[in-house]
Amino acid sequence: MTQNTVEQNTVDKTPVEKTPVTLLGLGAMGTALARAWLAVGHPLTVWNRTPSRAAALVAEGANVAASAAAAVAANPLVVVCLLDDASVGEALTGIDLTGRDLVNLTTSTPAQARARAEWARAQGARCLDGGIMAVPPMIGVPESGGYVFYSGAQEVFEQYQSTLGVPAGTTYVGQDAGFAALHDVALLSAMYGMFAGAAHAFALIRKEDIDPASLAPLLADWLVAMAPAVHRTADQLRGGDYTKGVVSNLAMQVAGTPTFLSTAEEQGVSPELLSPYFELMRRRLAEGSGEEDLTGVIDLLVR
Ligand code: FVH
Repeated sequence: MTQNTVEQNTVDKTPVEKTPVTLLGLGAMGTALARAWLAVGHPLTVWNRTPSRAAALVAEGANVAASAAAAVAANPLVVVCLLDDASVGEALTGIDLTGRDLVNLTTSTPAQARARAEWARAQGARCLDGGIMAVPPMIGVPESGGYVFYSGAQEVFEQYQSTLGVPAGTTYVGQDAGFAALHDVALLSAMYGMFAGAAHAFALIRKEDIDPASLAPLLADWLVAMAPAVHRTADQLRGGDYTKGVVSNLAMQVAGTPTFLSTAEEQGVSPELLSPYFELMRRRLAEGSGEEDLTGVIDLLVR
């Protein structure tokens, strides 16, 4: 068996060749991706704008290309993981992409992802966009639960799914090239809302004789207990009835907001993270929706 082959775990013992991968970008995430492919024997060609970042990977078996163009020319499958869409443009402009399968894992807006896929198609490439739902230590660790949203060319996803599944799980969300980015940003936006709420909670106890480490598990458990409420929200959005299955109605929740704001004031904490959400709740209530859930706030956000 050669370095780049592996025995199948089936009756057929024919060695299976690993798909060669080109990877542009060796930041924290790119390096983690590179190591995951190298660890299971995929031939890997890497390029990074700052060449020194490739040095450690050479010892692990990576081929280093002298230029982005040489890296792209090396393999049909080209994975890009750069800082942002502008850096992808800078790295790829002027490079022949004919016959390449571009998998862009750079975080983008949906519009950027669609435009980049269109641009790549015009250069002769097939294009798949990805949004990574993992941080670098989760890459190559299946039990971490990390995965990547993919959207765009379905045939590219199907052709390379096993290779793309090496660093993290794969979830295909449709042919619209912008959908992976949209799912990515939607989940990350919800994450920031959660971080904002947790920041407010820690601020409330900051000046008291309460150990943050004693609050943390209570907070984590409470957030986990409340998280399934998103299923009720989705159900209400689909059916259009925001009173369906209501547990704590909007009128009751708005009535409680002065308690939260006064507590913040008593504790010397700015309400700036909570106030905008409370304001939306009050606006919805003013429309006469007191028996509803909080779902109506979503309609106030959508312009
Ligand atoms: N790291 C994380 O936690 C998150 C997890 C979720 C997904 N993101 C996205 O992944 C993309 C890459 O992130 P990263 O962590 O690798 O980022 P950095 O470590 O900052 O590395 C950036 C790489 O981009 C290269 N680069 C920057 N500008 C240019 C340019 N104009 N032309 C060519 N390359 C460029 C940079 O090269 P260098 O500075 O070493 O020369 C790095 O390779 C990103 O979209 C995250 O949002 C990560």
